[in-house]
Amino acid sequence: MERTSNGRTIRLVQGDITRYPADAIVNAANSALVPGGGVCGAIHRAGGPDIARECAAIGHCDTGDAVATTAGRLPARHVIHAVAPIWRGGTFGEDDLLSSAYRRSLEVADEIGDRTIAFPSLGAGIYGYPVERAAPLVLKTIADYLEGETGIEEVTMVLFTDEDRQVFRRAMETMDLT
Ligand code: AR6
Repeated sequence: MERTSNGRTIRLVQGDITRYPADAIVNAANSALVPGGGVCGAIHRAGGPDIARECAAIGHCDTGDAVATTAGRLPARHVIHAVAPIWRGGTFGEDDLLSSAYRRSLEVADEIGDRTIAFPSLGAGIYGYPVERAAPLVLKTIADYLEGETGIEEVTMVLFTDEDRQVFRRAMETMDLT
């Protein structure tokens, strides 16, 4: 399923992001930028040790922020490491921080000239963000960004499970995009 916003595409697919052919793929990272589990573990395993070496040289990324490295053996040009908030019930600024992690990833992609970018559902695994709450917020954040000045042509949400893809599909159906 896909929608266009300002002539640019937002697409939903189900699959493994490490195999997705985009200029940049986004990693659901931690602030220490060390390899962990979930999609982060999969990206470091598939991409090889260069990514972790570059992460170690950068050293830190605030929650809600994002940094870029090369992509090692992955088909992408870059990995953008974004740090989602740890879910603590929803009253600790989690929505703003999640939105910021997506927006900063898109800004970083623009800075390094990437035109296609793929995201996993940041924060919605080990960090516990409810995917039903994330989906409309994430799609609105992406759509708002694409309304502005950007070189990004295509944003894909690569959802790991069909269940998550359905949640995003429903959110996309009800959202107001031009
Ligand atoms: N492709 C796409 N999505 C995936 C894949 C994959 N190969 N594998 C998992 N997902 P998580 P978080 C989905 O836990 O919640 C790590 O240890 C998964 O189903 O990877 O932001 C980091 O180092 C879920 O929907 O990230 C951090 O310490 C989504 O990716 C911490 O976990 C995100 O789940 C970050 O936790």
